[in-house]
Amino acid sequence: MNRTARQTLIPIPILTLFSLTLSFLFLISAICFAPAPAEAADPIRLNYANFPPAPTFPCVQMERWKEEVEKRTAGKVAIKTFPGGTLLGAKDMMDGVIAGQADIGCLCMAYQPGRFIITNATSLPLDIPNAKVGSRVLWDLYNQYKPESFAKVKVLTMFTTAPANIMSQKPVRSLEDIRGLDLRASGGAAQILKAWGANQVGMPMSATPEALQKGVVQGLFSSLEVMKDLKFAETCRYVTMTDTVIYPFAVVMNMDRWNALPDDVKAVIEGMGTEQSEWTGDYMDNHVKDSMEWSEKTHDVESITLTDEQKAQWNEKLSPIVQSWIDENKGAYPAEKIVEDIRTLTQKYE
Ligand code: DTR
Repeated sequence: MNRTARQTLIPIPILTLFSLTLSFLFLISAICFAPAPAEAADPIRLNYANFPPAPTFPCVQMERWKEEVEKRTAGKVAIKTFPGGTLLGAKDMMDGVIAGQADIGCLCMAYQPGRFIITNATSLPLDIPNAKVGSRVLWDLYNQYKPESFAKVKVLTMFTTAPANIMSQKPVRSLEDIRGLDLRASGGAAQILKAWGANQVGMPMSATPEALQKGVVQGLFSSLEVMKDLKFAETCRYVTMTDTVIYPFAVVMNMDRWNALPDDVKAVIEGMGTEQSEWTGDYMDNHVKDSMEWSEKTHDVESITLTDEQKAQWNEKLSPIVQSWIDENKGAYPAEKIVEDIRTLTQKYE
């Protein structure tokens, strides 16, 4: 072998080592300089507080809203719900949301009668026939007046209950039967029960199962879906159909949290205001029917219908309530116009 040939010939093991080192360096640089895989952005997390137990209608609508918002924002928003007063109680809801203890909260306006004068006017005895009509009337009324009492929050939707009826442990077939009876009711219903001669005991719905169980009250005045949802049919075997007043609810959001949302998320949420209001009204009306069928079948609940003559007599007792509300509020609010608007909207949606 001549000299040149000896110099150019590299032994096999050295070649292998060289190529191995090269591949190793290549691998390392590939790992170090490869673009990072696109990371899924963290969703915007929102807490939603509610005061009554999970099976009740305010919580059912809350779960539906959560699901729809998460779906329509394609996972950009994640909502954690807190039923049963686990984050905020019935009467702390508005202030808790303003203070940021919860991002979103659902409140029954009737529990603070002096705070939401305009929207609570929907629970005057004005013959709103059902929750679907009630919800549309309330949502329009809110949008028409934009009451000052909601200035510190973003209002996401509003809806109402179906009309209230008497659920009781003893049958109420006449005004004599209701006289002196301890019945639980909230807000404006106090005046109604008083006008009929009952003894109104005020408390939020969340406190009612215990009050019934302990005998603090012998019944309640509210929409009938609770006969099933809160199992009141087990103790209240009688329902007197009065179809009197609806109750307004609002879902509100902390203003800073709302302002911080991206525009596309805001658009999804705002686009759901009317839809959610109607959905809830519809759900409520159907669920009342279902609840009464269940109560009659499972607990032999008796549904008491008043005669036309009796109805006129009961309604007659309520007739001064609207006028005295107007007289009381006309100094600070266009009270007469509010009542007229509720009547006109009711006719429009009926
Ligand atoms: N009628 C009001 C509001 C109401 C009706 N059903 C439910 C269920 C859960 C909470 C509140 C309500 C009331 O009697 O409190």
